[in-house]
Amino acid sequence: MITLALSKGRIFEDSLPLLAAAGIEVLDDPEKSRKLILSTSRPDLRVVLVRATDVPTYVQYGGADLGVAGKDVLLEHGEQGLYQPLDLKIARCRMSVAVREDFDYAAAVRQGSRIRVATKYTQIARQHFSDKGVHVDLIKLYGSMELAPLTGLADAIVDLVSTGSTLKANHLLEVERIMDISSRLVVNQAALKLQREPIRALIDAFASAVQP
Ligand code: PRT
Ligand code: MG
Repeated sequence: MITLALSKGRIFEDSLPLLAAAGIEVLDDPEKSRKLILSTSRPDLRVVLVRATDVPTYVQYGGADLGVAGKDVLLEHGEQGLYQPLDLKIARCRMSVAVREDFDYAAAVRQGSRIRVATKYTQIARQHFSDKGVHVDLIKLYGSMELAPLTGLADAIVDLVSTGSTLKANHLLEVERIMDISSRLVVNQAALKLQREPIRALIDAFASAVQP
């Protein structure tokens, strides 16, 4: 049995066409059922539904043989021990720095001020500001980063942006793009050795279905 870890929502939705191209249909709809283990049209392949941030953990420790996870999640989790054979180019967005419309970010950087940055992505943010030589105090949050600059908790946030409408609705400005983000196929190293042929075949099928 091969176990594929997916998270509900955009990663599950965007993975369906890739699975379909590999001739695989998921037999349950996670929005309608409460099942966490879903059967597929292939008797030797099942899908497990986990939190997006738990996908690397499942794959690393063999709770799943493969998984789909955002580059953001992989960078925060740490990529050691995870084989990443494919950029699936789904769930695309970017990691950016945003500030309140009335905060002069460029001036703060120029003057070498300490900037208070709220984020869920502390590893990515730490690396980014250290590369730029900008002094920051990082404040770890678990949700709704957009609120932090509005309440005075922070000067800036580091968050994912896709359409930009969340920033706009909260009067925040995107002042720096840190990196483009998309979801990757991750594979457990031991599974790749033990089930080499079926896993290789799956990777190849996904690879030929990736949209440029
Ligand atoms: O939602 P939950 O707390 O269960 O977990 P999660 O947020 O980790 O999962 P999910 O499904 O929301 O995101 C899974 C992956 O999708 C992320 O790890 C990213 O790689 C990718 N992705 C792509 C995004 C977005 N686009 C995105 N827009 N993840 C989050 N967002 C959020 C963003 O954080 C911000 O709050 O959407 C808001 C901005 O969207 P726009 O369109 O208004 O700019
Ligand atoms: Mg989310």
